Amino acid sequence: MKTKITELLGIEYPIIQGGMAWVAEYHLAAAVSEAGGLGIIGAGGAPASFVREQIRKTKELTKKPFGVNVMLMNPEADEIAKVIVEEGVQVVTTGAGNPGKYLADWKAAGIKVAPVVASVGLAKMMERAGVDAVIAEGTESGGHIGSATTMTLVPQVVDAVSIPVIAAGGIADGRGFAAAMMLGAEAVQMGTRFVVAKESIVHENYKKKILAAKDIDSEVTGMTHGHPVRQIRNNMTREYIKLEKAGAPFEELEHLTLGALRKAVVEGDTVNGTLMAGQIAGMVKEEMTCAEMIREIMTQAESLLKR
Ligand code: TUI
Repeated sequence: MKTKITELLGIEYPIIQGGMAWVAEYHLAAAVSEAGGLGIIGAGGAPASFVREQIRKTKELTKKPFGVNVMLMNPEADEIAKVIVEEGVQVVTTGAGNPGKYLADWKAAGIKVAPVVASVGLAKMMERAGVDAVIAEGTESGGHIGSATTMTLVPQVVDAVSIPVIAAGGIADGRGFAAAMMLGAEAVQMGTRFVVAKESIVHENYKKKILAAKDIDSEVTGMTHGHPVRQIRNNMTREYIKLEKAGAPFEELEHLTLGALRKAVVEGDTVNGTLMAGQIAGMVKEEMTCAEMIREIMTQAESLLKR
């Protein structure tokens, strides 16, 4: 399938893998790119040296284009921005902030840049700043989220900018893909479905929680402190929300979540770890390879779009 995004990025299918902290490491990124989508290494909160290693390992596994996601709250974001240029990465996505200060360097290096936006205002600002595309991410997503839904955000962003829009949040199969195209998107980004890919290194316990999740099993923590994070309900979220309701200061809450994503992804701690996942988790029922997933989504979407 050809769209403005497949042309822009030089990929076969307009499916981009979310740059999930801890989860999106080189095995997953290379597998998605090899399957014809765009694999992404999630820099998350990692040091720049780790990101450089991940980029080099991905290059060993695939000759196809792949990208790096810069989580802009990372204290080493400045160094990571440089590593991306030095290593000749072709695509950058960003999250949790405004990447404005890095754009000149990235564009000078010929990198394609697609920031995640959660509002029309930021989408327009990013277009003016010269990015190649925007990822409009709805509140259905896992992890750090904005407040608008994918259904409302995507068409409003499409109407507001002339650059291609990638839809994210609540998309995990051919129906969601086709719906995103109907809203005017040129590609989709998926996270939760890729967490349970066969090539994903995420702990089995975490994968099982996603596979067993129902429609309303996710919860948003951090609402009161301006850092809303969607994750599967567990002991951690119950404690967090109880403290939040009691008016606990940010530092105390931060202490609860510090290292909690690593605990879930690496150690498989589903009780006190942060099981970031989108609302679509209720629909993710099977562990498949990235190639199987992408083939299934594209086949279903193509038959729906022909109707
Ligand atoms: O970034 C994400 N998702 C993430 S980042 C992350 S790591 C983390 N862990 C705990 C707490 C906070 C972060 C886990 N999941 N998605 C992209 C995204 N970006 N969603 C929303 C935004 C966003 C929000 C506000 C982007 C820009 C923005 O405003 C920018 C500004 O400064 O105007």
